[in-house]
Amino acid sequence: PLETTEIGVEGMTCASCAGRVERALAALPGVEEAAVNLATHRATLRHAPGTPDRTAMEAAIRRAGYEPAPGP
Ligand code: 9UX
Repeated sequence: PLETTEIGVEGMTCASCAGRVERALAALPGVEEAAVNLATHRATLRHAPGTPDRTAMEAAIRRAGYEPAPGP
């Protein structure tokens, strides 16, 4: 079964920011679905078990220009 991971995303100020982060996360191998909530500064990923790992998720957020933060 897929796993669900939530991760904070700081620095997003408009809907296009959220779209950038969604695309960056969705492009990672193993990710089935990525949704970013601009209002709550949180990304929710549905992904293969253990893949990608949290470090890879954080790196993708940084590459997109934003800052990862702890989940809930
Ligand atoms: Mo919106 Mo975000 O104009 O980096 S894309 S602020």
